[in-house]
Amino acid sequence: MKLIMAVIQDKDSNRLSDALVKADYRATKLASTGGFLKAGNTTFLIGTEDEKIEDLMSLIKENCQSRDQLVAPISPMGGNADSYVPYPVEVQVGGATVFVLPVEQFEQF
Ligand code: 2BA
Ligand code: 2BA
Repeated sequence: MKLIMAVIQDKDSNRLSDALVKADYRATKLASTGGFLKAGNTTFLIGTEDEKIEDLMSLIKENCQSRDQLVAPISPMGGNADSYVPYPVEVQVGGATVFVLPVEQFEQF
């Protein structure tokens, strides 16, 4: 068994959850925050059998798209001056950042 951890954009999270339910996958959604943009994103935990990983990867790929996002300069006043970027920067936020971890044991009580 494997555990997929997928960080995706909030905009795609409903679409992906619907697709997962439709394809009969079990999942848990966590509200998360990107370390760089400091904006909300969604982390999916999906525990599934090894042979389903490929299908699950295509499903995630189909339902999540990458987008360009402008990082507006934010005044460091009252904040952390170390992370101050004085001009807008465009970054490409990927459709999904996916980690596949081995699962040693799985129980449901
Ligand atoms: P359980 O299977 O006891 O799951 C309870 C919660 O545990 C799930 O909440 C989900 O957050 C998490 N979970 C379970 N299996 C998981 C896995 N393989 N990977 C990641 N997280 C997992 P919900 O998704 O809200 O589901 C509540 C209950 O609804 C489930 O209880 C199950 O009885 C049923 N269910 C879930 N998905 C279903 C589906 N695709 N078709 C039919 N019934 C489903
Ligand atoms: P954020 O950390 O908010 O990053 C958003 C986007 O900003 C990234 O998109 C990347 O294009 C850019 N970026 C991130 N860190 C950067 C840096 N130090 N310098 C320059 N540009 C940077 P993605 O790579 O597609 O990542 C989207 C989100 O996925 C990330 O949001 C983060 O929450 C998560 N993520 C990405 N790689 C990760 C990793 N190796 N471990 C854990 N989470 C990761």
